Amino acid sequence: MAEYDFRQIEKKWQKYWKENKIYKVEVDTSKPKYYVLDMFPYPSGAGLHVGHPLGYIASDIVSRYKRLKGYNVLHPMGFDAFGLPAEQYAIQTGQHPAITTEQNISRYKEQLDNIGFSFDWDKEVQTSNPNYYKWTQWIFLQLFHSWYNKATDKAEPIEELISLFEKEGNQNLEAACDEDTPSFTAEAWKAMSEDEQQHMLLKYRLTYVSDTVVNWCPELGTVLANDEVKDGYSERGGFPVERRKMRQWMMRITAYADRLLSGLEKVDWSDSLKEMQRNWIGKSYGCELDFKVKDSDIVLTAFTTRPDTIYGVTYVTLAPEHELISQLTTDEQKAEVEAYVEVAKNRSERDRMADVKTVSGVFTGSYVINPINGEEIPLWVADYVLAGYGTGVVMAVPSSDDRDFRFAKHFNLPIRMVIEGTDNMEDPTEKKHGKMINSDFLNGMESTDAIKAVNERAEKEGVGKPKVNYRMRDAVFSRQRYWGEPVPMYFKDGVPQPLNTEELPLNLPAIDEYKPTPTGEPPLGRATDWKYNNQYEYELTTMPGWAGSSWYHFRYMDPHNEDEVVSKTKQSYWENVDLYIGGTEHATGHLLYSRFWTKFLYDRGYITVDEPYKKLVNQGMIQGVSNFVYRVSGENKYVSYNLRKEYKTTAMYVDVNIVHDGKLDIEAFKQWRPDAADAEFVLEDNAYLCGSEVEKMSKSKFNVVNPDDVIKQYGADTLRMYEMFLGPLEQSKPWNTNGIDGVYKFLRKLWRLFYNDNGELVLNNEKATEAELKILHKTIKKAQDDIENLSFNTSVSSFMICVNELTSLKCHKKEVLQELVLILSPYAPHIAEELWSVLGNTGSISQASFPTYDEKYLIEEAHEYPISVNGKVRAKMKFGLDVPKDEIEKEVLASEQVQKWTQGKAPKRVIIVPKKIVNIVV
Ligand code: ANZ
Repeated sequence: MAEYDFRQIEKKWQKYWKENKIYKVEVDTSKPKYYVLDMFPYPSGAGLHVGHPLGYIASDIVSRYKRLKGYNVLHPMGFDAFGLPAEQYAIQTGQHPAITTEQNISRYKEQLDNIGFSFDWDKEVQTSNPNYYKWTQWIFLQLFHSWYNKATDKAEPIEELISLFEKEGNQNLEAACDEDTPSFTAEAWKAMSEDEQQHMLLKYRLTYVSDTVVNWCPELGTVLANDEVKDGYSERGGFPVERRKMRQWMMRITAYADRLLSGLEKVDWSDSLKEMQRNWIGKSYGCELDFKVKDSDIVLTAFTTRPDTIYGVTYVTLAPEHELISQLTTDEQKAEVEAYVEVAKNRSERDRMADVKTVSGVFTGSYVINPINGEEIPLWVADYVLAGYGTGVVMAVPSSDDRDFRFAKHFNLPIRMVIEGTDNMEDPTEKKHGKMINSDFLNGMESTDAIKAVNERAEKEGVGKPKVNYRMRDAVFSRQRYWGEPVPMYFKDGVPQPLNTEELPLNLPAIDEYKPTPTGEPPLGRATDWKYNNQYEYELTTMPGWAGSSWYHFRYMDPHNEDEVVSKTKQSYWENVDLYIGGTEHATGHLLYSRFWTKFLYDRGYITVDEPYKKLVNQGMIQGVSNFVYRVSGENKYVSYNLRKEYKTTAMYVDVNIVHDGKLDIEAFKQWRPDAADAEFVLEDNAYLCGSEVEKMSKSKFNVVNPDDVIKQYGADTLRMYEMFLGPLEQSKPWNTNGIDGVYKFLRKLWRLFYNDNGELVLNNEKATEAELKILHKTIKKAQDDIENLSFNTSVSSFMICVNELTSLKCHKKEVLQELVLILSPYAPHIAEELWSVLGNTGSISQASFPTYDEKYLIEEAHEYPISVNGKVRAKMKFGLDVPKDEIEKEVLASEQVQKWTQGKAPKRVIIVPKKIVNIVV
């Protein structure tokens, strides 16, 4: 082959890999294992763009490298196939989402295969496949059949809880349960009806139904997440959103809050990612203090992290949703309070928290009594207090808390300093800690000691107790949607009943339209003849997108197992994921839920690890480079970029695929925009130059680059190397094709080490010289270190240097090239396979071993010194590391190059920094 014909080579080897199942992997206890996972894609209709494979290429390089290093590598791929876009499309077209999903998946697979990934496709999973979601439903049932025992700090079977109830009620129990769980004796338990017992157990189960306040949008017929609601209206469509109580399935993730925190210590994730999870979980230590309502038996409990500020409390506030508001409101205040509550309740929590400008609230007319100093203070309602956090009651300290301060200023409530140095009345909250003042028995103490003192006193007097709070809430698990896993439950007299394992999967039924029913039931309400035993109504909501992705990392180990979620033997061999690569958008959703389910499956003995992903890396985003043309307003005329200021123009996007090196392909443009067919083009230097801007890659900006097109032009190996060459993996960077030619040329140059211009093989069996071995071994070490550090971009440049140097040495030696091809194979696997066989090897290169480097070739014996004269580098000279300084000085000064700059004058000073530089001052 005269030229590097990537089309033929890539097709050939992709076929070979597929037919011979080269990347198929099984448990092999004679080898160490390595599990490399990508966050699996949602197969959208648009297909892959060049940004998507960035992480996949990196993980493929690691997988291929680890195989060469003797590891048994699990590197699977699959599809997160349930989800909204397919359902929206179904609503518009009537097409079953399964059909679009299947089409999209086959397109994705084709695109992935074109890039030459070493996936074991026999391990593929698709979350929407009944063989898969059977096990998602099975995990749901295990959660339903479990409770969290805080004494043993793990999930246990619900039967054990029942036998505890029978023996001693729940009085000595430490369990994760609903806040409102009453305490009962064994006798009381036995006296409960079956229904009552079931309702009691729901307060403990790890998945349970509950009436929760949600954002309900009647127009869209669904519940919206907080971030989909803006000022009481849906972000999409702008329809009114109500806060409504609805029956939802919930996941008791809060039971795992502490372990989700402590587990972070064990994993190799970035600090910023860990911090995001810690903030999300939001553990805070504080105490609960009881404020008795004046002239009433009601006691309001406030959660505070700052009991030391108790003498600074000048009012107490309730969340607008607080149940006792109407009872606590006096007749005079009734109308005002009711009006306020009505408005405040419909603002989402996120809006309420984010909004620091508007201060709103209302006085109830009642007073409460400070449990420590007995003072009477007014009771207010304010929407900055959230119903779902702490107790929904805040003891307000305007001198120490910003929100309380703004509120007090606005409503003219007193502000009392309790920390020394907080005498700036404009903003006393500036100083948060220090010596206590105006606080009776606390005066003079440091606030940290005061916290302890108030806690102790409150506990002794029975008006408070220490309390740990979490910001994280139990997760809503129900979606009023069609294209998701059915929840394997049915209802008998209002009591939820689980299906038996043998009855799984509960298949998604066919329906006529993918919309809610006219009465507002979820789409599954449309299914006809869909009842448990033809009698009982199934749960009509489906599972959220995160259900299937919370455990897929285990299913890959054993995707065809019909009897178990994953076989014990296989799982204990593969353990968990050694390297997980994916986007940052999953920092708190997917990555918390999958940790939660992993810990749960571990507790119940189905798996042997309690963290899913040992090391995690977030790849950066590849941004698009959009191009613009400039149309003269009101005319069919386009002006080139640098002339645009001379006219009144509008910038318009142009498809980046018809712009080359910044120049517009005018003919292609006329076809792309038929209305420009007769347009006039004002050129500069005979070309139409386009403007450009770096933006998110998206269809609407016409800046999407399809990997298929790049592969057609340059080949997959060039695409792979180029994506790595763009910059460090974790950084975001624009897709800029300017450098792609360089990578392509590099591969052709590599080819030239094997074939001459006439297509003749020029390999020989000569022994490698010292110089050649030095280049080779330096590159082996670099390639190895770089992959271990996930620094792929730097390796690409060292391969380039290596090939350049071997070219100038005219090295065509098998001994050298054999090893070069091996270290290059993780990056450019197709050309590497081809050259590997040209070198006379049989089988796939992926079955060979990564070469080892010899330290002796890495020792530097000489250093090339830059020689600077009066601060400017004027020459370079090489000296052995053992040459003494005075000798270097003599030779440097005598050299012709230096003489030219010193003009024979004796230098004022010569400074020699060993192994660095020679400085001459004349
Ligand atoms: C008095 C106080 C003084 C407070 C002070 C803070 C600073 P973290 O740390 O996030 O847990 N709080 C309690 N329940 C609340 C609710 N439902 N909605 C809004 N705010 C609430 O925050 C705990 C602090 O947030 C608590 O401590 C309480 O105000 C407030 F200088 O009590 B603090």
